[in-house]
Amino acid sequence: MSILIKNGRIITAADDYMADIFIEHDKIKMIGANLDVKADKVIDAAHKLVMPGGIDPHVHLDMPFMGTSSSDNYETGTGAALFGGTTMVIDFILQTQGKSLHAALNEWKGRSDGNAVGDYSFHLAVTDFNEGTQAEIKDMIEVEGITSFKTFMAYKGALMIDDRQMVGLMNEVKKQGGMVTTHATNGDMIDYLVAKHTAENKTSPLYHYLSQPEITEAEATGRFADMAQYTGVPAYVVHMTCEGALNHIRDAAKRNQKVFAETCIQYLVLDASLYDKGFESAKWVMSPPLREKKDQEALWTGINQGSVQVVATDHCPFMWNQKKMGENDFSKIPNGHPAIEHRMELLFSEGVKMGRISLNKFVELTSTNAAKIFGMYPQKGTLAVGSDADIIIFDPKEEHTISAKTHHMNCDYSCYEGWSLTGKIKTVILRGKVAVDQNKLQVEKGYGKFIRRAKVNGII
Ligand code: DUC
Ligand code: ZN
Ligand code: ZN
Repeated sequence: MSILIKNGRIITAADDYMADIFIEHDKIKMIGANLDVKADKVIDAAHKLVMPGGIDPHVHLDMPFMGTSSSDNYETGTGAALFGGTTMVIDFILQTQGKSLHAALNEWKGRSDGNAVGDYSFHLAVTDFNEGTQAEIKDMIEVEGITSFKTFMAYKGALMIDDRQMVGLMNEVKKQGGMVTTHATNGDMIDYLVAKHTAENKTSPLYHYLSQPEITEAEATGRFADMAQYTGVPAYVVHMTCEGALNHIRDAAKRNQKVFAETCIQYLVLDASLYDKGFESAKWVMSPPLREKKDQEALWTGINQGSVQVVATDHCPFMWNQKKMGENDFSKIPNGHPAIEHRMELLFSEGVKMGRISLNKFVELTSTNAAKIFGMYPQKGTLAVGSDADIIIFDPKEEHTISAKTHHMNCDYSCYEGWSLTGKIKTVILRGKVAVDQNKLQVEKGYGKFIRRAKVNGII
């Protein structure tokens, strides 16, 4: 199978030029002006942008969590991602405390194998670091191609590890050539605030927000960065939301540390005023919570200063009935929101169209940096000869409206209902196959492939 994409404006993290792209089998074979080659299929991309397929390195599919499971499985989640131009996701395996990392990997393979439509990889969340777990790290990196290890500094009593475990894990991961990532919020402080609000009979979603003030995130981010400096491990902070945390990342950069920061689309475009809607606010109950306008400004600035390298989603959808588990107790509302499908169009509309970021920065944030940071570049994350043919064809002018009635995520509401966006994904190619076109999914369950990742050293 070969495809020729003609007349498109090619945008990568570095370039912006007019050219054709010739794809043979699953790879990009040629890029050049007016290519004179025969192809099985020709796509006219005149007046469109041609960009690398998106990589969302923070999603939770079919994940058992807070007494229920996230409502998108590998099929619906990676399918919805494709509709939104994201050709690859990195999902999180959660170790069960008291069990091995291999047991967790097998459990996740049981749910993902043969079910994904789009490509995927895993981060491995270490929730119980001990001698046994330590001995498994090398295997995960060298045999399984899983090179990033997630930690939780919050979710006390469930997923959280203490600083002793964190330092031990960092030393081992550094030795074996991997990266440590973290959910950076102070679990003890949050635990105290949740108990305090509950005792005062303050049960609405607003108190989810008030139980995780900015300081809980800033403190943990600084502590994590300090431990990473001490151990020398390449480090990555997931879903950073606020100015206080960003300032700790800046301090780490000043001392030449390899600490990367990811924010998520919701923290750039939504704010904490959404917690004023009574129980409806449960739609936006996620951790960390939405923040203030000043934090949005700080994050956009951090992006343009290069302190924030990735925009992900933390896609973790729950049906409204699942959210209702916390109707009388905010601490029982499953944390997370549906976003995997809208990350790229939202960032284009609110970022590029509004003049906040450049087109090249858009590609960096949605694809290239994740590929580099997590050991997949240049197989993924760019448009270059020899790279996987993961390509989106994007109409920068088309206007459309987000709605739960038309989205493809398995969730019965949208956190962006009625939002009007400019810019629409038209065609998505994944490893040389048209995956989405004419608003239809063209690949089947099982087409999505597990992508092994290389060792990482924190240099991109
Ligand atoms: N935060 C969420 O909102 N959902 C999943 C896990 C997390 O850390
Ligand atoms: Zn998290
Ligand atoms: Zn998450």
